[in-house]
Amino acid sequence: MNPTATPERTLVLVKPDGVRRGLIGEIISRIESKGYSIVALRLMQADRAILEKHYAEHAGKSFFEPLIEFMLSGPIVALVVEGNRVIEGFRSLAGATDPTVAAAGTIRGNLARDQGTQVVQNLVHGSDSPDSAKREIDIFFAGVLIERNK
Ligand code: IDP
Ligand code: MG
Repeated sequence: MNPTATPERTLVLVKPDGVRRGLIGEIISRIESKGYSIVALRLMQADRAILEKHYAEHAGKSFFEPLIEFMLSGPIVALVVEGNRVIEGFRSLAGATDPTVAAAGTIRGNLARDQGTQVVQNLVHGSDSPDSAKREIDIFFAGVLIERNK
């Protein structure tokens, strides 16, 4: 098999705004309709320790504490999604970070908007590189996800 066809995995989070607004199904539906596979899924209340680890790259930024508070404000859904080029592909489905300018047709472009809050509430998280994906999957699914046999 062509090595470029090796499926990747990414970590997706439905953030508390997505769960509150009843959009878990809509978001999962877009992932599945695109043809990606869900290989793990967990509805959970995150704690501060897990979120500070997950968002470590943003520590010290002005929106860091509001981001942690927002992510603590209700349950989230964590998913591991698999498919060829899924890291890039899910970020395309999600759209730009700022929902006001996220392209129409994307999750953020269609379903989110500026709420006037200190932190941008944009429904979903998706890993941005293979290294981040591995790190983030380990944070949310340590010990529960069976390694692919490759
Ligand atoms: P991403 O989620 O599109 O990868 P990141 O830059 O990794 O965006 O930021 C993580 C999250 O922090 C964003 O999804 C958003 O909720 C929030 N955020 C990012 N930049 C800003 C900002 O400039 N102001 C307020 N919130 C922000
Ligand atoms: Mg990011």
